[in-house]
Amino acid sequence: MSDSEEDTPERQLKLVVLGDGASGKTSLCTRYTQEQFSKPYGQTVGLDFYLKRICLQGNINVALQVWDIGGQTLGGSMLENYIFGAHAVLLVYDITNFSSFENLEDWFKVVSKVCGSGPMPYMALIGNKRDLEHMRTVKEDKQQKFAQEHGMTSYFVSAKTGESVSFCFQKIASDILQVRMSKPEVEQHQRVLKAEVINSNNSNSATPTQLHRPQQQSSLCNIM
Ligand SMILES: Nc1nc2c(ncn2[C@@H]2O[C@H](COP(=O)(O)OP(=O)(O)O)[C@@H](O)[C@H]2O)c(=O)[nH]1
Ligand SMILES: [Mg+2]
Repeated sequence: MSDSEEDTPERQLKLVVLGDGASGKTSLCTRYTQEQFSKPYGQTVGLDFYLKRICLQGNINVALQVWDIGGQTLGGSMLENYIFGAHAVLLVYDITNFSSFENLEDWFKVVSKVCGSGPMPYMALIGNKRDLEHMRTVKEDKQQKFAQEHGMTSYFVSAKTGESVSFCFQKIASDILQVRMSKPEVEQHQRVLKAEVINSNNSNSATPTQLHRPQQQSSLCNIM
């Protein structure tokens, strides 16, 4: 009998999502953990906390704790506590809003400050709202340059359509745990996303639902 999923101890990863208000952090988190996108913009107050269980190649079970931090807390006294102990930080900006890109430097500095002389967490740069390509104000190579200069991996996503969202989180978890993503796995994540696009446009369900994929579960609570 092969190893069952229960035999593999679950790894916990803390992912902290930072960036300017309205760049799409909450949308990204809800798209990933609840497979939904709701349009009305409500400013995140304090912190939202999401949990999603995934399974990586080699039957590695991972609980992703996703911390969605209110953009208004740059300089806030709690911010450094939230970042502390993060395995990864996702710096999110809006590709149609140049100042959200310019402010990445400040967000990066906050993380550096928390880490002091210790190691930095895995740093991912996320250009969100890719569905608004026609309104883009930050060129792709600007993002790539910033990522390179700051030792970050770089992703372009759309929380609205779901493009590359699942792939991005799966890749981050795989990189941290040094697990390779297989080609079929990459393709599977991209296929699921395409299906989500169709569903999200037609869906009028506003309530968070349980995920359908058996190895994945999510939940949300709010911490002020
Ligand atoms: N077109 C588009 N709009 C988005 C996307 N992500 C978020 N938004 C919208 O941008 C606004 C701010 O999103 P929100 O997730 O609340 O941003 P946060 O303040 O960073 O958490 C909302 O009106 C969202 O509907 C995206 O990928 N594409
Ligand atoms: Mg928010």
